Amino acid sequence: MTGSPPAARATPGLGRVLMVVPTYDERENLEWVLGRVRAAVPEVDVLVVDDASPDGTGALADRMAAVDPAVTVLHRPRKAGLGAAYLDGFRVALERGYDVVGEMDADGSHQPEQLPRLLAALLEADLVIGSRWVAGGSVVNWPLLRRLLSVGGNVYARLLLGIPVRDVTAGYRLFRGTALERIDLGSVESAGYIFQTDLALRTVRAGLRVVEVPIEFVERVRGQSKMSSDVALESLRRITMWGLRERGRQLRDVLWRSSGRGADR
Ligand SMILES: Nc1nc2c(ncn2[C@@H]2O[C@H](COP(=O)(O)OP(=O)(O)OP(=O)(O)O)[C@@H](O)[C@H]2O)c(=O)[nH]1
Ligand SMILES: [Mg+2]
Repeated sequence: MTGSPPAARATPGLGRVLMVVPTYDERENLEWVLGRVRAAVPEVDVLVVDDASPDGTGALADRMAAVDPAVTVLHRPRKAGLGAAYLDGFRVALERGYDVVGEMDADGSHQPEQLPRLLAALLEADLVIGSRWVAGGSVVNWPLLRRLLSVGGNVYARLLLGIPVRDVTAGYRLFRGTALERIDLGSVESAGYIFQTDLALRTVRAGLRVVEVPIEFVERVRGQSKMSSDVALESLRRITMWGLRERGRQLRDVLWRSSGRGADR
């Protein structure tokens, strides 16, 4: 194996960082995005997790990995969802002993040039979310309906789940490896996009520090979106289920306490 020794590839104060980049048919975007990551944060490594993309993204990633030791590729046999791809990527990252594990789309929506901002925030956090819906955050090239759906979905999730995160569906993130070890990845069942909400919820409920930093999210300019109305409906269903379960638990607690049985009075 060639490549820099681990110490030379560490980010000050954080250790070794691996960005996990899931891909499905991103041939038109991959070189562009990974090139920008390597230029913006040369000390950060990249793991591409490809689900046997029919357009040959996996083979392209292999060619990039062959000439750049900072890039590695995980091939999965079939398209099995964004969440499932991340879970596999996280497992590999932890096995390889990375201190920080990140998430980033391969379509250019998450700008590599903003990664230093997320890394700086992680010095005081366990999870950093690059957020569109905090002061200073923005979205470029989204129609009004898409904005409304994202803002509305986030308000719904925040109210129902009772967690103080403004952009719970965002996919530009950094986790400390210790945080991933705490939130029991083995029990995560969310295979699709709801994975993002699931992990944010687990992190908050584990009492870990979550910090949002504003990002400028740019709608993809090349390639096809993999989002669908099924994905959105699945998210709505899951959030409602988790939220009602939690609210039910809170209600039972209140009734228990007010009946005098829960308190030591
Ligand atoms: N490995 C893998 N990657 C996926 C899968 N679904 C989506 N992706 C990747 O996950 C990232 C986000 O997917 P997008 O299609 O851009 O979804 P999105 O950003 O929510 O939707 P748009 O805003 O329309 O682009 C991209 O890098 C996709 O290639 C999957 O099933 N497996
Ligand atoms: Mg996208």
